[in-house]
Amino acid sequence: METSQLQKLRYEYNPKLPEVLSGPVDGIKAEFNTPPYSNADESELRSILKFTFGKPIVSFGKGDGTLERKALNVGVILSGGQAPGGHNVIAGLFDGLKKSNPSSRLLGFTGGPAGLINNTFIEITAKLIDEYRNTGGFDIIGSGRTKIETPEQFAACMETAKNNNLNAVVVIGGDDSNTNAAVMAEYFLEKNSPVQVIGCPKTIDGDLKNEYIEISFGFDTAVKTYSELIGNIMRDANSAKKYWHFIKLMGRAASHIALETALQTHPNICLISEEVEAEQMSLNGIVNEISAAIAKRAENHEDFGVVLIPEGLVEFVPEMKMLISEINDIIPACKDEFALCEGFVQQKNLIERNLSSGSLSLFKNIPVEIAKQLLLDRDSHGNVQVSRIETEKLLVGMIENKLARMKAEGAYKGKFLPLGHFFGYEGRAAAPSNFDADYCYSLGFNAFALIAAGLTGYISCLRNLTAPAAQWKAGGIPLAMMMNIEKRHGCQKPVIKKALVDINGKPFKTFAAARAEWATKTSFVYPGAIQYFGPDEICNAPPITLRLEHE
Ligand code: FBP
Repeated sequence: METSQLQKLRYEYNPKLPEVLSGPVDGIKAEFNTPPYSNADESELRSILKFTFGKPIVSFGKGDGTLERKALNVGVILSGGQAPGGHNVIAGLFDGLKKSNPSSRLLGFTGGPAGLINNTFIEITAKLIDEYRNTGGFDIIGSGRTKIETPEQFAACMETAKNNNLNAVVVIGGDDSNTNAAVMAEYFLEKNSPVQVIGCPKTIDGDLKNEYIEISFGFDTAVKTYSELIGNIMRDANSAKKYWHFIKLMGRAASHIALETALQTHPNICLISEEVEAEQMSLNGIVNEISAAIAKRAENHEDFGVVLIPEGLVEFVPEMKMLISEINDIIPACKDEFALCEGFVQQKNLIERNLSSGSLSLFKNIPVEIAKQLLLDRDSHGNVQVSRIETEKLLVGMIENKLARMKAEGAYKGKFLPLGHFFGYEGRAAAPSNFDADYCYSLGFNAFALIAAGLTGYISCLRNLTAPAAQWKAGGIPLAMMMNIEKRHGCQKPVIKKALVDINGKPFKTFAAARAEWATKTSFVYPGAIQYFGPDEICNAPPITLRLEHE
């Protein structure tokens, strides 16, 4: 297969490690510290996670080595949506294992968690990993969205581990996958299995973070890729001065991607789902606000602009949230009848018969294409797949109607030519930025150190990420410490909570302080493409959100 010139050069990039992990393995010392727990669900968590709750935080320092140097067999899976840098996590893990003991082996279970359940794997060799260093995508072993959550699935994983003499399994995934990793660690201990389980924080959505995890990997590269594209569109808009661009951005629930790209590019409007929910903004309210900004810019003869829309928006607008939740309940409740429906009209009639009156009138008034999208297959959690709902088209249609009414009343004199876009998959498999390449490699190497320290039920954790990589702090956080109890499918379950945008946090406040000016005055910033070679300030800068959170 032909390899691009850039990829060849990226193979030669040596990801930076925190100083504490970069010396001899014998010089890495694990230090333990038990912080006071301040978890409201502590007693419930203790009773469910009997073996893994209450463990100390571990940090790695320099000193007399405490890591085990014996040969280890480790399995690794990539879980969920692609995020730039996944290959480097595997590379860091591989290098750590081999540095410690060249007889160690790394097995990559294929197609995500299903690979572990079904015992399908390939061995990661030096030759293989060298073809994937510093590259995007998850294609080295593939990924998948199977959830490991039933006792049968845990038992199958234990069998796989036993058959392959695994000492440990590393789960590279988001909040759900790390929740499953925590429960798997608990299950193995309960069954007296010595197999360790270690998680790594992955997701472009940026919603796996908390007081210990500063950021999930992949976010930096994804937002830089989207910001480049948004900047290019802005420059085009500012040149032709005739289109309004409505850009939906990935992020299943949280709006971190929309917020970060707004901070990087200064669009006219950026909606933040968490604010929409907090302010209980209706669809009409949102449409009115955007239309007012369009009319204001038209007064300055600027019939162009850029609007950013987070993918998850529809689930945060109160009346849409209600409608979606009713549909989510109706489909499984009327499963057999729904399956027998021939086409959309019959499905629609069935849904309409079961909706509350408020949701019924909304469902009847949304464009038919959007109604169809709301009835598409659910994901493995029974939720609507927001990436398949064309929210940008929904808003454009409503704004067109509103502007027509405003025009009739003499309140709008411009010309509205809208264009819709969706940026998601374009950023998920991009070649990792230097930040993500370093962060991921370090997460993988650190995962090896956690295994060699004999730990299980931990997530690989690097902190102080706005400092140069050499100064990053390495260690592990007990997954149980990041969990709370939530009701899922009618049962109380321990889960890692999704981190949504904090509307009282500095990143949102910084955006909120600037947005009125951006709405009417063209203030676009053009970040350009990710730079891999060149000055530090453009090659190694972490996301603005992270920098603001650290200030
Ligand atoms: P993860 O949470 O698994 O990292 O995936 C995130 C994401 O990219 C979302 O932004 C998006 O809604 C979803 O995956 C799309 O899923 P799919 O890859 O199944 O189309």
